[in-house]
Amino acid sequence: MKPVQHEFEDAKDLLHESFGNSVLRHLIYSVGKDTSHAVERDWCVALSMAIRDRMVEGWIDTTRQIYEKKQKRVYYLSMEFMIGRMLEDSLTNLGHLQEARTFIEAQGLNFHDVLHAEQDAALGNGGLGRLAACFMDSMSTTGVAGMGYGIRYQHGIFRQNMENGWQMEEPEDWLVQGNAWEFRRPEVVYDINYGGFVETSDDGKAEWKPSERVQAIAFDMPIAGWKGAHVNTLRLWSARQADLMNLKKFNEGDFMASAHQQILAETLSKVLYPGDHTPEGRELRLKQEYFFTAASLQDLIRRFFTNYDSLDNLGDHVAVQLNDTHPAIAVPELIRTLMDDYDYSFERAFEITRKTLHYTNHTLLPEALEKWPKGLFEHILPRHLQIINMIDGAFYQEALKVGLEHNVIANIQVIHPHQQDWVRMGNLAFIGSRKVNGVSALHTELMKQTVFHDLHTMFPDKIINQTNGVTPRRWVLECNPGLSDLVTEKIGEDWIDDLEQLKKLEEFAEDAKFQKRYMDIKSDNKKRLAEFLEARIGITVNPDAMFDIQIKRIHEYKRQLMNILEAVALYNEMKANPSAPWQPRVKIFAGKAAPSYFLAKVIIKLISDVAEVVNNDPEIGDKLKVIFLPNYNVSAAEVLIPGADLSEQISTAGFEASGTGNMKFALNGALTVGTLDGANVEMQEHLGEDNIFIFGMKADAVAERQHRRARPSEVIKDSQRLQQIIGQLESGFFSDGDTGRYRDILDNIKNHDYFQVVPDFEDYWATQRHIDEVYQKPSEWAKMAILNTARMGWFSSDRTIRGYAKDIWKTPTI
Ligand code: 26Q
Repeated sequence: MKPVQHEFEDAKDLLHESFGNSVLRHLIYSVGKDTSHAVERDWCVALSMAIRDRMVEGWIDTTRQIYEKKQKRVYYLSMEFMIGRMLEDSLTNLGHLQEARTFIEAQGLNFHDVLHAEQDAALGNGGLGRLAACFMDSMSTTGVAGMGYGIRYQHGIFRQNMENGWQMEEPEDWLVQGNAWEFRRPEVVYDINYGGFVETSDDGKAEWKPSERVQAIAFDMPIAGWKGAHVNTLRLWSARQADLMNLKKFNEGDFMASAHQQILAETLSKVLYPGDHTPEGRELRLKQEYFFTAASLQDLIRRFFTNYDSLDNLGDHVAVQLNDTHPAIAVPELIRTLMDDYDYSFERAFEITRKTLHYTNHTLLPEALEKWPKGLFEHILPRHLQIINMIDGAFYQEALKVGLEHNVIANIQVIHPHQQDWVRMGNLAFIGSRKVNGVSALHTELMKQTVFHDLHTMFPDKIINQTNGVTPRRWVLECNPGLSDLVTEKIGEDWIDDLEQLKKLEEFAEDAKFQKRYMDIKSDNKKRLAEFLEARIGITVNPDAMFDIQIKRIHEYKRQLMNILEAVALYNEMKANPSAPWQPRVKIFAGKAAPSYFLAKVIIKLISDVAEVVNNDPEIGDKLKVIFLPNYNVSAAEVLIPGADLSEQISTAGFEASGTGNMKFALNGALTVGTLDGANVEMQEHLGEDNIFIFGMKADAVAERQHRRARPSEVIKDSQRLQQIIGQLESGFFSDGDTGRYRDILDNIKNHDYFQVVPDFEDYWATQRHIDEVYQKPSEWAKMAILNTARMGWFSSDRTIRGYAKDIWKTPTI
C-alpha cells in the first residue's frame, strides 16, 4: 500500500479541474440536479462544495504541518460562534470570488442571490459570539494552530418577528436544508456523564458513579484564513443518546420510554440560550456548559497523546482560552481527569491546570456573573463539587500566606464559607487560570478595581488587557467592495492582512478628488441600504439624509432609550420650527431583546410607536424617519454598517466592556457619537479628539452618581425637553391614548435611572446638533470619515490575536 501522503498528492491531481467544472460536478453528483432544474439554493450548495474541496487541501496540509512541527496548540472554548454566511467569506479568502461570479453569471443567474441563498449560522447572542468568529478567521490568517470548540445548536438565536411593534420570538432552523460546510465525524465521539454519587475507596481514591450518560459527536468546519494558506478547524459538538436505543425497553415494547430518553439526550444541543447579560441559572444550561467543555477536553487530551506521552507538561504544548465563564467548568474537569484518570495528586493536577487555562472576561454587570446554586451543582456534577472544595481549601492556604484576612478570602473563594449557597464561576475561572484578560483598556482597569479587586491584589500579574478587534476580511473587504477597491487602488492590497497600512490614506484626507470618490462610495452604500430597507420593511428613505444607526442587543445599559428620546425631542423641535434648515436624518435601530427581558421589549415597542407617529406626519416628511429593522443578524450588519454616516455607541460609561460594532462602523467611514466607554476610549486615542464625537459622563462620574443614588428629578426639573417628552409618554401621545404602556420606562427614568439617561441627555442632544452642523460641511465631514478609515487599522482582530499569541498563549504567528 502507498503511504498516505502520496495518496493525498494523487487526490490533489484529481481536483485540478477548473473551478467551474468542480461546481458543475457538485451540482450534478452532490446536489443531484441538472442545470436546467437547479435553483439558487442548489447553486449555492454546489459552489460551497466546490470551494470546500479547495479548502480541504490546505486543511490537510495545515494539520500535517502542526503535527510535524509539534506547534503549540490553542483551543478556544466558546458557547457561542456568531458566524453568519460562509460562502462569500470562503470564496474571498481563497481568491475565487471573481471566478465564481463570472461562472454563475454565465449560467444566467444573479450572483448576489446565489450567495444569499445561504442561511446565517447564528450560534450566538451578540458581541461575544461574533468575537469568537472574528478570532477564528484571524487565527487562520496569522498561522496560529487554533481550534474552536463549541456546540452545534440545532436552533441558533431566535428569529425576531414584529407583531404590532412588539418582539415575537420564532424558532430558527438553520440546519433544515443541510449545512454544506460541516463534516460529520462519527468516529469522534465521547461519553459525557452526569449525576450519581462519588465512592471513595480505602486508599482514598475517588470514583464517580454517574447516573446519566450522553454522547458528544463531532462536526467539523474548515476555517480558511486570508489567501487560504492556513486552514483551522471549528469543531462543534452534537448530543445523542449514549446507547443507541435503550434495548431492554425497546425489546419490552416500550418504544415511547426508549424514544423519550433519546429526546432528553438530544436536548443538550437543541437550542442556544437567548440571554446575553441576564444568565438564567437553569439546569439545562449547566449541563450544556459541561457537555461541550468535557467533550473538548477529552478531545484535546486524546490529540495530545498522539505527540507526547505524559501530561506533566500539558501547559507547554497546549493553551486553552475560556470565552467568559461559560466553559469555566473546565477548571474542575481538567483536575478531575488528571486525578481520576491519570493518577495525579490534587496538588499536581491543580498546578498543571493553572498552567494550561486562560480566561477572558466580557462583562462587569453584577447580574451577568454566572453563579450556580450549590445544590443543583452537586446534583449534576457531584465529583466537581468535591474538587471545587479542594480548590477552595488549597486557595485558602495560599491567600493566608500572602497575608489576606479570613473575611477577604471568603469573598474570593469559589464558594463563600459562611454563605454556602452559590458556586461562583468568575472566581473559579480566575483562580484556575494562568492569565485573565479584559477586552479593552478601560474594562481591564475596572476589572482590577471592582469585580476582581481582591483577586488582583493577590495575583497582581494575572490580569492583562487584550483589546478586541474585528476581521477586515468580512468587515471591509467583503461587506464594502467599493471602499476596498478604492483603497487597494491607492495603497495596494497589503492592508487586507496588515490593516495598519490604512495609515497611508491619511495623505488623501483633504484631497478633494479623493474625498469625492470616497463619499460617492458611501452614497452607493446608502442607496444599497435604502433598497434593502424598502424590500424588508417597505419604508422609503431619502439616501441624501444622514443615516444614523444603532444596532446591537437591546439593553438598558446600551441606552437605545436615550437615542429614541432624542428622536422625540428632535421631532418636537421640528414641529415647533418647521421652516428651520433642519438636517434630514434617518434613525435606524435594530437588535434583539432577551425573551424574558420585559423592559427591553417595551423599549422596542416605544421605538416602533415613535416611528409610527413620526413617519406618518406630513409636516415632517423626509426631515426625520425612524426605523426599527426586525431580526438583526450578521448578514444585516453587512449591509447596514457600510451605509452608515453616524454610529451610535452611547452606553453608560463603565458598562460596555469593549464593543466591536463601534470598530466596524469607524473602519467603514461612519463617524461615532459615543461615550468614553469600552473601546471607544482607545478609538478616540487612535482617531484623535477631532474625529469622534464624545459626550457624557465618564465612568468615575457615573459610579459616583450611582453610589449616592442621585435623583433624576433634579435634572428633569431643569430640562424643558425632557419634561415635554415625559408628558407625551404619560399622556399616550405615542400610544393611541394608552397611558399605561410605558409605565416601567417612566418609573425608571423619573425615579431611579440607574443607567443615567437623564443626566447625559442634554449633552447628547447638544452633541447631536453639533453633528448636524458638521454634516452640512461636506468636505469637513469627508475628511473626518477618511481619517476614521485611515486610523482604525489597529483594531484588526489580527492584531488582537497576535497579542494573545505573544502575551498569553506563547505561540508563534506568521
Ligand atoms: C450566561 C449564562 C446563561 C445564559 C446566557 C449567558 C450569557 C450569554 C451571552 C452571558 C453573556 C453573554 C454575552 C455577552 C457579550 O456578548 N458580551 C460582549 O462581549 C463583546 C466581546 O468582548 C464586547 O465587545 C461587549 O462589550 C460585551 O457586551
